[in-house]
Amino acid sequence: MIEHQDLNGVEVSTYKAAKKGNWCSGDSFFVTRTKDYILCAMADGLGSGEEAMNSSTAVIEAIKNDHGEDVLFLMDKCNRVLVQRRGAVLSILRIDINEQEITYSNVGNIGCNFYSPDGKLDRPVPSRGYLSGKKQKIRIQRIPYEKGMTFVLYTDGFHFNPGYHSILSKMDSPKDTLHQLVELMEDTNDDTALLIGKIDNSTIK
Ligand SMILES: [Mn+2]
Repeated sequence: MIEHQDLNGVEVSTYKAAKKGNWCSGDSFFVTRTKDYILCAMADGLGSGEEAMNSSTAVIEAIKNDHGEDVLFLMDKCNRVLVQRRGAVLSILRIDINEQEITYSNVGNIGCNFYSPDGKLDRPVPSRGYLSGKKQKIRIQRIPYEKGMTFVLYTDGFHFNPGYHSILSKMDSPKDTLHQLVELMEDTNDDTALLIGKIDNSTIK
């Protein structure tokens, strides 16, 4: 399934597909915007199928209900909702428009890259492990905000070919680029979620 959103200055396009033969995907994501911030979250329940979906949707619901809270609060809350469920990996990306600041937090294997307009790649190193309700050290990273920058978030079902860096760093339209990447992507034996976005050059608060 492909979706595009123009969040008043930040364009975000998403793609999601279940592993072949499964009726549901264990990957879930959420994108929203208020006048002050844009929040993107992506979760991948361990394994695949219904239990994986239940975990990742529980995490995403927890974020939806409280998306105005800070990222650390949200990560902790998501960890807590996974008690007695299958674990999940999670990334939350928050773009604060007033502060011109990007906050990113991650536990587990979700890929994330940022590209500044001058071509610089910023690639937060994924934290090991997964959320499971056990106490977890959560790290918050700050990424320099620049107008015209682009970003990508993806679950491990999406195999990131190094050639994609140049496509993403030069992209004009997340919509066109998403279609291009969906064409290029190889079949993997896993659920796949991909989110790409661009902060417009003219984005002001
Ligand atoms: Mn996966």
